[in-house]
Amino acid sequence: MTLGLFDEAPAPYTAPEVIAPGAALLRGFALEMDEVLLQAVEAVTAAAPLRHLVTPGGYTMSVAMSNCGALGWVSDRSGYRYDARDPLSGKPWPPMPAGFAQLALRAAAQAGFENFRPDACLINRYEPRARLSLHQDKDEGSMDAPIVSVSLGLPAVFLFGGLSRSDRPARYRLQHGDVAVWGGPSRLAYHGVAPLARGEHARLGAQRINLTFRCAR
Ligand code: MD6
Ligand code: FE
Repeated sequence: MTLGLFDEAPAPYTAPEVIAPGAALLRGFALEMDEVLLQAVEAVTAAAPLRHLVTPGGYTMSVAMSNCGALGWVSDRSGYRYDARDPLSGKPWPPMPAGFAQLALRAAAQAGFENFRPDACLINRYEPRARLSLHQDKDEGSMDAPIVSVSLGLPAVFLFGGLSRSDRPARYRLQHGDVAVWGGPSRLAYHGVAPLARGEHARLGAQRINLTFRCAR
């Protein structure tokens, strides 16, 4: 990672911070490979550009998305689904970079989920004011595997609630290099991202990149 002259050095990775049964934050876990990850994001999004999807309800999402891996998450007027092809190009999504799969496997294991082999990686780009309202990740074929989510760039407030939409979510500040994992009894927890605050990140400028790994099959 590169630090600007006046940036504070982040603390090195220590131990998982359990936030709910089956859910943990691994602060700084991805820091040591941030440059590898970001170069892979650049390669993937050159082939499958980030785009603002439309929800089934007709709203354009403020978060721009792309995917890599065998399956990609997409949304349009007909619904949410996983698709083996990028609807923009009609071609398969770019393959999952080796470093992505390895990071996801190691992060899941740290949180107690062994043998995590994701077949989908959703790439999200947040610009200031972009947000993701509370939702459950339930389009995957199996609920046995966890979700692994990697934060890069500007910090964001991650909202993590319970199994009911009405459970008031806790708020966690996720910074560059932090990883969140949720599975088991938290697999269907409601979660979201509060509107991104303005800012400038030394490597990424005015954006946050999030990588979300899933077993979609
Ligand atoms: C995040 N993203 O950006 C978390 N879920 O930190 C998600 O939870 C998410 O971006 C389902 C579909 C798209 C997403
Ligand atoms: Fe989600």
